[in-house]
Amino acid sequence: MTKPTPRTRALLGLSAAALAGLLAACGGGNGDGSSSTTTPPPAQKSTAPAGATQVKADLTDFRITLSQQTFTPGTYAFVATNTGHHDHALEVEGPGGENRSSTIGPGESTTLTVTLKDGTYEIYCPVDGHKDLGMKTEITVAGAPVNKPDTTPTTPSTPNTPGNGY
Ligand SMILES: [Cu+2]
Repeated sequence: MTKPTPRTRALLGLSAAALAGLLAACGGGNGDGSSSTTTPPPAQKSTAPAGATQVKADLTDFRITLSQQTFTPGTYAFVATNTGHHDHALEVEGPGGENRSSTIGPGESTTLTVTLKDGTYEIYCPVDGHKDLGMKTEITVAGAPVNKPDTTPTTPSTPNTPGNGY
């Protein structure tokens, strides 16, 4: 027995009809025909992925100042701003490897997203000899993972409702 083809045919016919219908629908409402045809990708230039904690890194001549020094494991978006007069960049080096931002000129800023694990990281400017000039700092990553959806304070086991006296 050979496979019967009518089924496939029917399917093809169906999809063709559906296509035609779609096309017709598209052609019919030509008020703004371009609305449904192409969905432009969402702006991918957003600074950080969802869930990343933003950390400010001020790069000046020749010093790096972070908005925080202690971290818990998680994903961080280091927003580096060059407030100096030289080109600078940000490099994060530690247990997870190293990540380097692009080099930015005075007044510019860039974002470096890094996933930090437990340990000690060195953060420095990899441009020329800036690291030795003082553009380095260390951070410590430890503790429970960050990015918890809610930070519920310690739940008391005994309700403090009035009228519950004993
Ligand atoms: Cu530098």
